[in-house]
Amino acid sequence: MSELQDLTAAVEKGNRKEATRLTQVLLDAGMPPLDIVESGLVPAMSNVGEKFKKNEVFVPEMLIAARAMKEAMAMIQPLLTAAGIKPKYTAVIGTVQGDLHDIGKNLVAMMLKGANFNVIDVGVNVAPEKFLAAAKENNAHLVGLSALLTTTMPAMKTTVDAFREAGVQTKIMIGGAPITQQFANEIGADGYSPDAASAVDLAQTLVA
Ligand code: B1M
Repeated sequence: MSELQDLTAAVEKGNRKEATRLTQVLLDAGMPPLDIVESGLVPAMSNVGEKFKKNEVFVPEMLIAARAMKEAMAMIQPLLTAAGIKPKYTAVIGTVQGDLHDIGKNLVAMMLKGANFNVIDVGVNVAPEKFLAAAKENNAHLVGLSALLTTTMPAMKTTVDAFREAGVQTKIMIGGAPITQQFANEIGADGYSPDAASAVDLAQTLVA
C-alpha cells in the first residue's frame, strides 16, 4: 500500500501533519494498527537510525522524526491497548543520580519506543533504588542508564551494583558522552552504545 510507504517517508522527514494524516487514512482503510506500527513507523525510525550512524542526518533531524513518530503512535496506542497488544519488551531508562542532562536520554527513549519497546522513563537524577524499584515493578527486560558528567559516572557503578546485590539480573546498558565500552566493562554493565541509533541495536541484542 503506497500510503504505508508515504507514512514511512513522512516520519523520516519529521512531517508530523502528514504522518498523522496518513496514519488516519490507513486506519480508516482498515489496516491493523500493529501493521501500521511494524511496517510503517518502525522502518522509518530504523532508516533514520541508519542515516544517523552514517552521519547523513544529525540529532535535530532525529528528534523531529521521533516527534512525528510519537504523534502517530499516540493515535495508534489506544487501539493497540484496546486490542490487548503489548510491546514484547519493557525498558526502564533514566539519567543517573546527580545528573540532570536528559536530551540524549530522551532521544534514546524515543528511539526505543520507535522500535516498539515499552519504555518507562524514570527521569533525571535517579537514585539506584528508584531504578531497581521501577525495574521490578515493570518486570523490565532492560535498564538504560545515561550520564553526561564525569562526576556522575560512579553513580552508574552504584546502580549496577545495586541490581547485582539485589540479585536482579536485568540487562543493563549505559551511554552518554563520557562513557566508553571500557567503562561499561569495568562496572559490569551488559553493554554500552555511543548513540541513540546503536542503542536500539544494542537493546534488541540484549533482550533477544
Ligand atoms: Co551540561 N555539561 N552541565 N548542561 N551540558 C556538559 C555535559 C559538558 C560537557 C559541557 C562542557 O563543559 N563542555 C559539561 C560536563 C563536563 C564533564 O563532566 N566532563 C557540563 C557541565 C559541567 C554541566 C554543569 C555542571 C554546569 C554547571 O552548572 N556548572 C551542569 C550540571 C547539572 C547537573 O546535571 N547536575 C550542567 C547543566 C546543563 C544544562 C541544564 C544547562 C543543560 C542540560 C539540559 C537538559 O539536558 N535538559 C546542559 C547541556 C545542554 C549540556 C551540553 C551543552 C549538551 C548536552 C546534550 O544535550 N547533548 C553538554 C556539552 C556537549 O555535550 N557538547 C554539557 C546532545 C545529546 C543528544 O547528546 O546527551 O551525549 P548526549 O546523548 C547522545 C549520546 O551520548 C548517547 O545517545 C545520545 C544521542 O546520540 N546517549 C546514550 C546518551 N545517553 C545514552 C544512554 C544509552 C545509550 C546512549 O543507553 C541507556
